[in-house]
Amino acid sequence: MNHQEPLLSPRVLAEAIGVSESSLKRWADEGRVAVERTAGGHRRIRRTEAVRFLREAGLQPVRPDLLALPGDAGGAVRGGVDRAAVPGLVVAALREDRADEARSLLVGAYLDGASFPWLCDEVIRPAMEALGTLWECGPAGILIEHRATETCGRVIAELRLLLPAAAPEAPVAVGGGFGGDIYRLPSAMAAGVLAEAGYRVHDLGPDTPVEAMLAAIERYRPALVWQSLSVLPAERARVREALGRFAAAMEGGTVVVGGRASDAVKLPRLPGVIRFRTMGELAAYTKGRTANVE
Ligand code: B12
Repeated sequence: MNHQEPLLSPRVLAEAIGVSESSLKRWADEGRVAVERTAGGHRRIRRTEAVRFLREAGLQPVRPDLLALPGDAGGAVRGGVDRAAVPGLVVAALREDRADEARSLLVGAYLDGASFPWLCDEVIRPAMEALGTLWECGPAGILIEHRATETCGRVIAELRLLLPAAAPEAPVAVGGGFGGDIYRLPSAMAAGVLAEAGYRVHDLGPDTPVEAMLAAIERYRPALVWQSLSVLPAERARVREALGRFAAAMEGGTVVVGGRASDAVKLPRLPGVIRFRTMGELAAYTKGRTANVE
């Protein structure tokens, strides 16, 4: 939940969008923008609500700097976002270690209306793939790979701050990377997709032991558990067995498995254990399962 998120006055949001304050107040009265009232009765708009409204209305802010966005997302939007060029620009920025530019491009594209799963599947994943052989070139290549992972991880965290918070009674999703799997981006992405869909999300991160996942299932009573598999344990059957244990512990929820290595795993034949290959597929599955998504 974004308890600390910035609140914008109608005047500031109107100036950011480039419309009059009275237009903005009218949109608020029509229910197009949700407003809250301060103790003194003044209207305030959450940043997540402002972002949702901009994306939905297809509005390009003229003063994005007023929206208190992460990075210099404003810079990217102000210049206009050419969606088709984003993947190429991001990979170039990551390859040349221009982290701020990569962040601006990704957050800017989101503000412009690009979907979070698209950014994961069609921008970050291919960018990381393109950098995937640099480690063979020695320390400088390994440096770029580490920096790119750090930058993308940061962007995913920043984008999550722009997603609406889940309702207190929303279903819970819990997940992580399988024990022994060090890759951190896929699980963070799944957490973002599920948060955007309205789940209350607990990402246990990479390399989460099976017993810790079971403890999380007992503690949080999730409706959905995700597991990301980028590398397989020496004994593949361990994965299958663990997935069966998760499904049994959940008593009726869904266990979603994905990741580069997941195709090599034979899933237990249990209802509710499913495999998806992309964040887009995961997002499609969540449609209609929480209050956030029509
Ligand atoms: C970043 C990276 C690292 C980082 C990891 C940092 C970290 N903590 O995350 C570091 C530098 C540590 C690293 C180390 C190594 N790496 Co590495 N690494 C990569 C790289 C470049 C990107 C991985 C990544 O994050 N991709 C972005 C994610 C989001 O993409 P994704 O995993 O494909 O996930 C997508 C889908 O699969 C799906 N998905 C994934 N999980 C889930 C879950 C659910 C529920 C759903 C629905 C969907 C889903 O959605 C995602 C978005 O589309 C890849 C290149 C590549 N081709 O991916 C190599 C790569 C994986 N690494 C490789 C190698 C060889 C290694 C090392 C052995 C190298 C070495 N000698 O040091 C070590 C071993 C590490 C280990 N212990 O396993 C090889 C693996 C080859 C193979 N066939 O197994 C690759 C393919 C590079 C290459 N081309 O050679 N690596």
